[in-house]
Amino acid sequence: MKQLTFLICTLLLSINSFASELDISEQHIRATPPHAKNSAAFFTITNNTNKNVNLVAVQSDIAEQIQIHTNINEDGLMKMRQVDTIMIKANSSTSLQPGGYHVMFIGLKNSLTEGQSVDLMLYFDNGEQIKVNTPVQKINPSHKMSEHKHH
Ligand SMILES: [Cu+2]
Repeated sequence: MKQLTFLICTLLLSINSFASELDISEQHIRATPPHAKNSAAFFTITNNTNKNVNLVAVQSDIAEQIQIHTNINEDGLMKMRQVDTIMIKANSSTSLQPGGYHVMFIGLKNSLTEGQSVDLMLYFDNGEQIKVNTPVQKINPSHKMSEHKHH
């Protein structure tokens, strides 16, 4: 009986170690008017590990270029800046949201219509790659995201 208990414990432990290290939730990408060239995607990344993890790249075939951006306040103006990575601290979550971090799509091949969804591949510096099916949603551009310029 003791041996069986030991076995069960070992089994539970090994199942636990298969729990996903990173979880993506609340993912969505902004619907665009016809012929729009840019869009942005947002999601929350939860890091279930004891180490900081960085999002280092996003890949998809919907746009010519995909960058990781943040918004910074420069002399009272919100401006977008490209960043190399977004850190998700150990055992915590980081949210990409309008007015902050976002994934920027530049040179959209097609407009994005509500009801569609697109596959995004997220790459992390711990070697994890996560494919995220991301629904297209209308996001009110309260701060005129669509007018952001890229250099
Ligand atoms: Cu941007």
